[in-house]
Amino acid sequence: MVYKHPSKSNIVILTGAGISAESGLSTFRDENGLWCQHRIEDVATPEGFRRDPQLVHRFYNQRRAQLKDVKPNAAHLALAEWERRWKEEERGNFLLVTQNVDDLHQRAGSRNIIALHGELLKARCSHTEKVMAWSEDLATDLPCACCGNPGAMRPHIVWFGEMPLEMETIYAALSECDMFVSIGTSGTVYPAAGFVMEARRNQKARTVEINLESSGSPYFHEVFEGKASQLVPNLANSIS
Ligand code: BJW
Repeated sequence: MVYKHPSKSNIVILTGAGISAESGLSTFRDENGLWCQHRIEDVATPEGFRRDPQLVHRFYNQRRAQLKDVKPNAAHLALAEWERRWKEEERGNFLLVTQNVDDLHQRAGSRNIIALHGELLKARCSHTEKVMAWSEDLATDLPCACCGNPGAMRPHIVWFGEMPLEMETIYAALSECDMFVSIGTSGTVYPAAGFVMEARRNQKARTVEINLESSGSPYFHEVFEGKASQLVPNLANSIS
């Protein structure tokens, strides 16, 4: 199928853990996913971090270290190439919003990208909120690179109950998008789960889901079931 877009066309892509699964990173809610091995309240809430910062650091240190052993797959690469082509041909805006905290989209070459749940390769000073590039382990006795206080640095991750990042930019892009594509996300965590409804509000957006199994949301015009590494390149190539 070739889908012909109008000469100008704004695209918003939303990705979740499923796009990185074929690179070897665990999803959250699938069988053997991260939430089968860890309690959300312990490792993904500000209260959990206050209660047991060592446990939370261990959880994110392991995941940060794992990034050295994985690489972008065909789905990440296809999105980067789609963005490059869209820009080169001056076709419109192309925004990639990822819920993932890995760096695989960035390594694949995506440029206009918002990591709304934060990034493993950044740390934040709990006192000043300053965000810093960070690739090493974090620990409760580590002096903060910003304020100097031991243990003041926390993972730059959006936990439950915290405000996701750059929401204004995302909602502005959704309000004027012509195509919204959701890839590899269960659609259970808000506000990201509501982006497809937001895109539909502007009336003109074509909404597409790619997932191993449909999330069941009624807001998608089209659902393609299967692996992201096959279906994302297919979709990107089908759009002229
Ligand atoms: C494949 C595949 C392959 C596998 N190919 N596909 C009651 C009602 C509504 C909302 C709330 C509520 N109570 C509380 C809330 C708010 C709460 C929330 O949504 N809770 C729900 C659980 C109900 N949300 C928040 O607190 C957020 N903040 C907030 O709302 O602030 C207020 C606000 C309001 C309005 C506007 C703005 C702000 C913060 C959420 C933070 C989420 N953080 C986490 C963990 C931190 C990051 C980390 O450690 O990595 O982010 S939770 C976890 O879930 C992680 C993910 O980014 C997120 C989404 O998961 P994802 O990516 O969808 O993964 P899975 O595992 O669920 O799904 C994988 C999918 O891939 C599956 O569908 C597979 O089929 C598929 N798949 N292989 C294609 N090869």
